[in-house]
Amino acid sequence: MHQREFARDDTYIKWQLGLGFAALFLGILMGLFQGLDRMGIDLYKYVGLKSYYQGLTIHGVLNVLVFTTAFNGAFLPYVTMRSLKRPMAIKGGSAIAFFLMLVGVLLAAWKILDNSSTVLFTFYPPLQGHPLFYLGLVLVVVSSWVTFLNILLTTRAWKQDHPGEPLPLQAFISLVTYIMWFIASLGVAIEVLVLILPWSLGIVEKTDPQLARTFFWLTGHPIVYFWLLPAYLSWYTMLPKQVGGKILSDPLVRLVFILFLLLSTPVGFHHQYTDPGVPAGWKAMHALLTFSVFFPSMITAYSVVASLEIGGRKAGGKGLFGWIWKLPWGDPVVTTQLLAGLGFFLGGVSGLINASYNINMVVHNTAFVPGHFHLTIGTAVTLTAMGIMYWLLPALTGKKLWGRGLALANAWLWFLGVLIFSRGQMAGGLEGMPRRTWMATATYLQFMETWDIPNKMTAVGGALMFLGGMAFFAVMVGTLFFSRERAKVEMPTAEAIIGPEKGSPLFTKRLDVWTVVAIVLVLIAYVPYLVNYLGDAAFVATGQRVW
Ligand code: HAS
Ligand code: CU
Repeated sequence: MHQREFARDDTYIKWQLGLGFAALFLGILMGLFQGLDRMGIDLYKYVGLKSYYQGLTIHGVLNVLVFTTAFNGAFLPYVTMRSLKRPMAIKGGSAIAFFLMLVGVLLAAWKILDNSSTVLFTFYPPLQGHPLFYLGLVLVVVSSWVTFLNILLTTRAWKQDHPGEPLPLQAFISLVTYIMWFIASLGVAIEVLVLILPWSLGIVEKTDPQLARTFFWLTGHPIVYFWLLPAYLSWYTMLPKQVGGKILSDPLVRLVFILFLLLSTPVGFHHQYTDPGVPAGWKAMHALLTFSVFFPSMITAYSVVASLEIGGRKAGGKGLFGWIWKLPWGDPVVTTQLLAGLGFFLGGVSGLINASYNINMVVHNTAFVPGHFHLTIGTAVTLTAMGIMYWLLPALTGKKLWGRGLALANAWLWFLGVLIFSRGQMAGGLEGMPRRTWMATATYLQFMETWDIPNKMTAVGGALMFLGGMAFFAVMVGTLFFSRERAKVEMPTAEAIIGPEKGSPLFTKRLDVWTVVAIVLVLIAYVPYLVNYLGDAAFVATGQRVW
């Protein structure tokens, strides 16, 4: 259906996926190095890297900034086109998005590799990177804006042809995800364009790290939902089809995504509970909103598991849990996502621990936090993206998936690996083990007996995840180059028990209203604070290069 019309966009969708997964490959390799560092094994020097911190910058930037943005910029346009049965509205849009991303990634990678921008993925001042590093990241964000505009115009054109009808669910989710991201990304855009670039270019000499951090986290929290929502798109609207179940309620799914649009952004201070420049009242307000943004994920757990149960019971599952074993565990597309979801339960629990204002004092800046986010971005999102590729690559190339056994090994090794890895990191964190610290060179390490087992678990778990990742890449390469059989695969779209016609128009059709409410909420959550803060902002920090 419409294959011809889609070909123009599909070409660049494929390239963008290629770019994203190439980034993930290098990022995962650095992950192995970091894990082994915990056992005192230093591999950095063998590949020409100056330090653990340079490796960690590669790991963070490539995995969570490049891979995620490139994957979303390919997957969501793919979904939008199929959902609306029309190509993207801007003719060269997919190409422009790809080339912006490519140039941006090359610039940033160049400046990381020459060790002039070892500033980690958060690039907090006073750490200072090369201007081209920041410019590269700007281009990656601009690429995501082009994709946003393209999705917006495509859905608008569809609406003009279908007056009064609600957008098909998958296109609706793609659009909401990008609206949320566009609003959220303005924080980091201001940070980089107004504060950091002029400072790294030497136009201004000093900057205010606290102010930069606030703009960073204005984007830095919602970005995690920009990573997550495409996985939710798959869990809600594709996975039910893949297990023979149904979506519980279409309007409920829309409500969940509208809640993410509203609540993802005004919560950034939960990353700054320990920052001295933010008054306690503001932190408490963001803490409360963080607990609110927990809810749409709770609804998701309920709805998605219900969809799975419908599938499992149809396949003959009996009793309270019997349906679980009847799910198609032999299908790597399904197994990756089930295990990603199971990991995410623990990711959610640990998120709530982080979010609790007082308990955060125990875990902040410790290894507990990487324990948390390898279950969320590192597993819920990444393992789901891998599962999506197990049908998307055949759909894009017409080649049957190669190496099903390897694909299943990918899912299980990754899942087992992350359970061990995250447990290790969390246990170490609770014993005060810092995150972002070059363990192999820490002279005090020998005295920290309680970190011994956690460090070994981190190394072993990380190595298992790495092996799982390599199994994934083997399947990708195998499918591209060795698959001989043809396959005709289409985008999965599950049916809903309760359709969109049952939802109130406010929730199914009035995204404009919710976008305005979302913007107002962000303004309330930040503007009074910023106005107050700017009165005694401290532009005192000169740039530092410490590694
Ligand atoms: Fe987080 C720090 C709070 C979710 C990522 N987080 C981070 C950092 C990252 C990150 C990268 O409040 C570190 C940043 C840095 O470098 O400093 N996080 C939360 C909360 C949630 C949360 C409350 N985080 C995420 C997601 C991420 C992510 C999602 C990436 C994608 N996080 C924090 C806080 C910090 C933090 C503090 C700062 C810590 C500090 O001090 O620095 C919530 O959104 C979580 C909600 C999740 C749930 C789980 C629902 C379960 C579902 C599973 C369904 C099951 C299925 C399978 C489908 C309520 C939906 C069933 C299978 C069968 C077989 C039955
Ligand atoms: Cu957050």
